[in-house]
Amino acid sequence: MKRRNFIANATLATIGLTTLQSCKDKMEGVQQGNKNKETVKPIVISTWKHGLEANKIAWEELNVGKSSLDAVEKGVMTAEADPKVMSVGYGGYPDREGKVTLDACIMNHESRCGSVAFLQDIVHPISVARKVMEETPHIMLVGKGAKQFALEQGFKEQNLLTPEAEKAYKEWLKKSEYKPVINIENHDTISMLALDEKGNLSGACTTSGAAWKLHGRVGDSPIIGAGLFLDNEVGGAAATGLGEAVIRTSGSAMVVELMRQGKSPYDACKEITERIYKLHKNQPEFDYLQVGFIALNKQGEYGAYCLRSGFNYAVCDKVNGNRLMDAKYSLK
Ligand code: SD4
Repeated sequence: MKRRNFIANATLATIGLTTLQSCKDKMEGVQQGNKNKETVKPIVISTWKHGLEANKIAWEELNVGKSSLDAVEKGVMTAEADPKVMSVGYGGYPDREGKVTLDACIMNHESRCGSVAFLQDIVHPISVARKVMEETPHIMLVGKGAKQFALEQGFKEQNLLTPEAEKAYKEWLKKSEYKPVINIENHDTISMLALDEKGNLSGACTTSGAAWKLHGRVGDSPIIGAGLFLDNEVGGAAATGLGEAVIRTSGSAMVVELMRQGKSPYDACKEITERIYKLHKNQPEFDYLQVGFIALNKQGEYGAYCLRSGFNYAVCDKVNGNRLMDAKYSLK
């Protein structure tokens, strides 16, 4: 399967396909992800290369029978604390005013969820989101209120703007142009989905959002149904990419609904990506539009798809270990 995927990708790259339709034709019959006769569990899947490290930590939880909720929280915390990951937590690129503002959400197998948006100065927004879920009657806290809540819960205040991110910001200020570089400046969100030994799903999504965004902008990542959604009877899905496009389509919720109707995780991700393409192909943001979805169903089948090449994701299970996969795409 891996080799077939590689050949399919290489072929597409070589012949330089530019339209969705021609790509669709080439891709016919090529599937990405797995199809299981028996449920594969535990299993964890997450976005981008930093997902490998995150999966490793999540796997340590899953492998000793801990819950998928513990696994996804601990897993994505690695990216939040890593200064080299420029679109999540500490080290994330700031907004136009030089402020690092964070969005995150978490969801468990009982459809309980928690979320924080426009949170500043706290390294682990995912853990604050979990506290919102477990300690409050609400789902979402934003801005000052979210920070106040975090401090009350014992989280420590910390400056998240690293010297590297500050340097990049100063460079950006020279032109002050908002046209994010695809797969680099705006698409490193870590989203993670896990199925534990008991067959329960959880998901987490955390980001510093689009680099150079307007102060106060919130993306899809903290929005249940957009950046993340799951239904323990069906499966889960999560997104990375231009949040505005994912919100417009309720991206992750739609992927889950398509799986409920019988689509594979791969097919469901592909259909919603194509819907996003159709809705945006004549819009001004199309030039820098990238979206990617990952999905995992109750049988432990997974899949992913993205609009433009360059999105990869990490999967870890008992049989095949922890590996990085290139997602199929519609446009070169
Ligand atoms: C957002 N979906 O805020 C996020 C962007 C992303 O790393 O993927 N950032 O729109």
